[in-house]
Amino acid sequence: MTAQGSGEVTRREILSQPRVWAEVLERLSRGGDGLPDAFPGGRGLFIGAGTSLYLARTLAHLGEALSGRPLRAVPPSDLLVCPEDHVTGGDVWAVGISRSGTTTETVRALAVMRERYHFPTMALSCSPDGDMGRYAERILAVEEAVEDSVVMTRSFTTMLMAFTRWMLRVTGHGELLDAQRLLPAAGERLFAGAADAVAEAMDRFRPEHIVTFGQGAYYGLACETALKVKEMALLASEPFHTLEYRHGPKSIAGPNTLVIALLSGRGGALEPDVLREVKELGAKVWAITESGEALTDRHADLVTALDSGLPETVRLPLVMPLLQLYGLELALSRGMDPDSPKNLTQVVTL
Ligand code: F1P
Repeated sequence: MTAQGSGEVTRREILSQPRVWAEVLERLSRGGDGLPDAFPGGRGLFIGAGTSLYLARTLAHLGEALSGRPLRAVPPSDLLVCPEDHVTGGDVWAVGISRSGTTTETVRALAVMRERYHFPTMALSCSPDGDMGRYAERILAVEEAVEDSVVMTRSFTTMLMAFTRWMLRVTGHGELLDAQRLLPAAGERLFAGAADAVAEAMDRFRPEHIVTFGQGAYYGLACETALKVKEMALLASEPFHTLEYRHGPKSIAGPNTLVIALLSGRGGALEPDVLREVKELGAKVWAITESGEALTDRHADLVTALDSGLPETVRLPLVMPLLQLYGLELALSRGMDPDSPKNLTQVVTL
């Protein structure tokens, strides 16, 4: 029996990620992903709401980098309010992304793609039985990642991993597919030190306002990190492309601001320079990076190096568990119950 208000349901699902990743990779390598053997023609629309929109942003960026094909993340609401703006030129395909497969806006948006415009459609979900599947020609379901929690944790990283695997397959990146097989073991190693890293962040930082940074594919992860903190700990949080913070938002940075920077390690000193600037404004900085050698205490108050040894395209899921645990501990420290987040339901049905 799980103690009421302990966040143990959410914690258990966060900690299960390496095992779930391994189970899904093993099943997909044995039985296939059930998706087409090539990207459909034209522009791809990756459709998701809430956490699933941030998953869509991450996947669209990754997919465009891998394939050179035009891919765009779109909230389902836009395809209900102004669909014409997204389908100009006609050669479009669509992926509905939804943990539940029943989010009303997402179901309706995929129905518009399929029934009004007759575009090729597919779905990415933790449940093959949701209404969304009725409007998808193909579905990639990772039922192993289904959750009891309201907030999405392992569903996000497992759907990210599984759909990335399909994109690697159809773009012929065999060496990255091989590297992805090492993700679960890297996750186990990460979890060995995760509790200490989170404990150190809890000890060092007393944020009243959290800002998350990410460039490229990390921007979608920065959006998801900000949402996790908001949903679980009820803390004001905002995501930015790292260098965008200079262009106005930094005006409110100060001693109560915690910047959580998800660093790619690419672009040389461009991102570390922004961290140094926000530290000079009095903000605290927690840098999450693959290897932290380029950072000093002028850039960050705490540096967590993932040291996965994996290529960026396949290691992105590793960034999230630490931050999910941080959001959970922050919530508990503020007297919240992450298993019952305020004002939230597991699915938004209208
Ligand atoms: C999407 C979502 C979640 C949010 C909450 C309500 O659900 O908006 O992102 O955290 O759980 O549902 P889904 O379409 O991915 O099932």
